[in-house]
Amino acid sequence: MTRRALISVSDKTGIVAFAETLRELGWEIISTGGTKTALDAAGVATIAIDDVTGFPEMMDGRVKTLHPKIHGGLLARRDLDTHVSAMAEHDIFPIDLVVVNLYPFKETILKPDVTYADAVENIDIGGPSMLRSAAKNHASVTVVVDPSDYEGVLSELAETGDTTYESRQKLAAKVFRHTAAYDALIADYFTAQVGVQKPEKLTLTYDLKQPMRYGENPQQDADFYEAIIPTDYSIAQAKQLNGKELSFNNIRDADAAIRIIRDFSAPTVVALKHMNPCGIGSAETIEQAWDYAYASDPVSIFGGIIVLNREVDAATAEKMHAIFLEIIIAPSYSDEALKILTTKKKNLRILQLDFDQQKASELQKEFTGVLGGLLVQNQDTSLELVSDWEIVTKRQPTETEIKALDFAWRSVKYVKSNGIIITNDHQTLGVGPGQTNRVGSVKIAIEQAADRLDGAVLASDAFFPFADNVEEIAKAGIKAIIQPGGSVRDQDAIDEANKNGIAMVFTGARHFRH
Ligand code: 93A
Repeated sequence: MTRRALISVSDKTGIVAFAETLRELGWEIISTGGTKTALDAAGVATIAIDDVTGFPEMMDGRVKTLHPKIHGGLLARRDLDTHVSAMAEHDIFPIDLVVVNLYPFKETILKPDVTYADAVENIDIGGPSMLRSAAKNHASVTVVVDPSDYEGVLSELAETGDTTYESRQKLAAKVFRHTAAYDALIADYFTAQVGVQKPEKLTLTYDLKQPMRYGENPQQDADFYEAIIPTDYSIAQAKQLNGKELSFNNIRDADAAIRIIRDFSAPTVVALKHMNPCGIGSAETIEQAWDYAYASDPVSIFGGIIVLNREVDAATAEKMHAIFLEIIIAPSYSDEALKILTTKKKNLRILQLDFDQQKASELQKEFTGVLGGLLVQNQDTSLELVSDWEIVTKRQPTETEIKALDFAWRSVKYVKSNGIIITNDHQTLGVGPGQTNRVGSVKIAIEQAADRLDGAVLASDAFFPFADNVEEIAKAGIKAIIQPGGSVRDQDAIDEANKNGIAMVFTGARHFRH
C-alpha cells in the first residue's frame, strides 16, 4: 500500500527537496494551502488537504487540518484490530509521516510594532495538534518538526523503507519539547498581557545557546540557555569579537560586572573577580577611569573581567593590553583599539555590548536554583540617592565626602555579603567581601585601602550589629560612613561615631548580595 505523508509548514526552507525525494521513494503527500502552492510550483505532486477531509480550509485557515480524517489517520494504532477496522469503516487512510513547523509566534511577538490581534492570529492550533497526535503514535508514525532532521529521516527511508523505532521516539521527544516550549511562550505572552505577577505555574522558555565544555569545575557538565524573549542589556546579547569561548564562570562574572556598571553614568570602568568588584573607577574620560579602576587594586585585577561604559580608545587599549585580563566588555572599540587588544592575544575574550542604562531591563526576574526548587525575585535595582539619606551623627559629611559616600553606596551594592567597601569620590580603595562576620569584612577592606585612607569613606551593605565595626573604622582614621541603619543597636554605632568625630549616613535600605 502506498504510504502517506502530511506536510504543512510555515517555514518552507528545504521542503521542496525533501518532498521531491519523498515522492521518489514512492510516498503520497498531503499538504495544506501555502505548502501545496510551494510544492506545486516546484512540480511536486501533492493531494490537497480539502480532498482528504472533504471540507474546505475555512475561517481564514483557522480550520484546515482539525478533522478525524487527519487525526484518525495519525492516531490509529496499527496493531489493534478495532482501530484498523474503525479506519476502514470511516474511510480513513493512515498517515505515517508528518512534517509540520508552526506559525511564527515568537517572531511575531518580537516585532516592535506587533498588535495583540497579530499575536493571537499567530497561535498555531492545528499544527501542534498534528505534531502531538503523530508524536503520541510514534510506535508507527514519524514526526518531524525541525528541518535539520529532514536529511536523517530521508536516508533512513531510502535505506530500509522505514524509520527505526528509536529514531521515531527521539523525534517524538523533540516534538513534545517543541510544542511545550511553543505553548510556554504563548503562556508567558498572555501572563505579561494580563499582568499576572505571581503565576501559579512558572513557564520558562529558554533555547540552548551554548553547550559548554564544563561548569564551575571540570567535573561539572554545563550548558548556557538563553531566554527566548531577549533581555536588552545582558551577557546573552553580547557579541564576541575575539578570544576563546566564554566559560561558565566567565558568563557569571560578566553578568555580575554588567549589572554593576548600570548604576554609573559617568565614564566608568569596573574590574571584577569571582563575582566581586575589585576596582571601580569613574572619571571624565574612559582612560582616566581605567587608571582609577586599575589603581584600586593592581593585584586582584590580574585575570579580571573588565566592563567599560564608553568606547575603548587606543590609549586605554594600550594600558589594558599590558596586563593579563580574562574578558573585556564595552559598547564599542575604535579600530585601532581593537587592533592593539588583539595583538598576540588570540585568547582574550573581547565582547561588544551596547551600553544603554535606559534599556537595561529591570523587569527581568532573577533566578536562584536550590535542590528541588527555584527562587524567583526582582532585581535589586533600587538606589538610594543623597536626598533619601538621613544624617544621624553630630558631624555632617562635607561636600566631597557626600560625593564619595554616593560612589561608595553605588559600589557596595554589588559586593558579596557581608560587604564593605572603602572609596574616595572616584575609585574604590578597599573591598571586604563575603565574610561571615561584618567586622571581618571591615578589617579586610581597611587592610587593602592601607595608606590611602586619607579622605576615604566606608560603605556597609547592611547595618552594623555592634559598635565594634565603627571602632575599627575609627582606628583606621576614616571620617564618613554610609550604611542602611535599622539595627536594634544603631544607637551604639551612632555613639561610637560621635565619639570619634565620624559623619554617618543611614540610607534606610540594605543591599544583601549572597
Ligand atoms: O490555524 S491553524 O491552527 N488551523 C489548522 O487547522 C492548521 N493546520 C495546519 N493552523 C494550521 N496549520 C498550520 O498551517 C501549520 O502548523 C503550518 O504552520 C501552517 C502551514 O500552512 P500553509 O501550508 O497554508 O502555509
